Amino acid sequence: GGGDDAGSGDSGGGGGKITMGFSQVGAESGWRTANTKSIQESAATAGIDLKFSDAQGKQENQIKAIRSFIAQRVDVIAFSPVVESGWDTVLKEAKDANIPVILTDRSVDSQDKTLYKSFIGSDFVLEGKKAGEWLVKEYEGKPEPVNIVELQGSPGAAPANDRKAGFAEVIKADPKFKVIASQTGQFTRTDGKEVMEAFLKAHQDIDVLYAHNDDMGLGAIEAIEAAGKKPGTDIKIITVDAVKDGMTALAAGKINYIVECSPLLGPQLMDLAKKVKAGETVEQRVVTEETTFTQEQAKAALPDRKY
Ligand code: GZL
Repeated sequence: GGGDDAGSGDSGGGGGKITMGFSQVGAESGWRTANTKSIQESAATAGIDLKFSDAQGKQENQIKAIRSFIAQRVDVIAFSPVVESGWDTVLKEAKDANIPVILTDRSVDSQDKTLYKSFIGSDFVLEGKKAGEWLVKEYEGKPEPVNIVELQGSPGAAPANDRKAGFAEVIKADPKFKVIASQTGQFTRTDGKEVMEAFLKAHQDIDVLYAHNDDMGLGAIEAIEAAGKKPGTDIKIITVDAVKDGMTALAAGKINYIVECSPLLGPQLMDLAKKVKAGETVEQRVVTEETTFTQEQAKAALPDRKY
């Protein structure tokens, strides 16, 4: 069809109310809950009619939802891809239907960048690097081996792949850092606890836990305490996200460092959707603002945390 999206039923442009179809990963973590809240509240504030679908962590449910949004002729489709691969076919269907797609939170490995208008989300490799850099500094001048166990995010997810890669990239600088075990904890507390229990049974000499999100770190803390060890002291813990429960554990000294990953993507997503609908060109990549927290910084920041 033509360059504009007049075919999408709405008059297009700033005219009628925009309808957005959003496919969310699931409800696996505190981060995800905060992200969903941000998207739903921002849509209401922006006057955008949101059709929201929860995929319960399954790619086939996201693909079904996207096909349903296409059939409903929504004005724009947005989603957080649960895994990086396997999206080209359904994204091509959206493109052929002249419905623009915006990626939020996680990205896809599609080579064809015309399949989506923009990707707004964190740089997960950088998050992994920040975690590694803290560890290198923490053990500066100490030559003894540092035995690390790693709780990975859900298999195939961009944050799991990239946080692992970024962290490994930094710690490879010094052979004293050894990842003695690395396994998925599915980004959930329950799985994080179970896998940490297994790690503790298999290894008596764990110095550090690197968990790809707070929720797995919090589950691991339960396992560490049940094993009679002090989290944050006997085993140093680094996590990613900085949701309230993680920051509370950090302030209490049970976690040592948290790399923030902001879930508050809603406002920017709605702005992008309006620009795309109005036919304006938008940045292909919008990187979210985020920082890091030590135990002291968490104590200071906790009162103002929105999620
Ligand atoms: C990161 C997001 C991850 C969070 C986890 O942007 O995709 O998924 O780090 C969440 O808490 O489950």
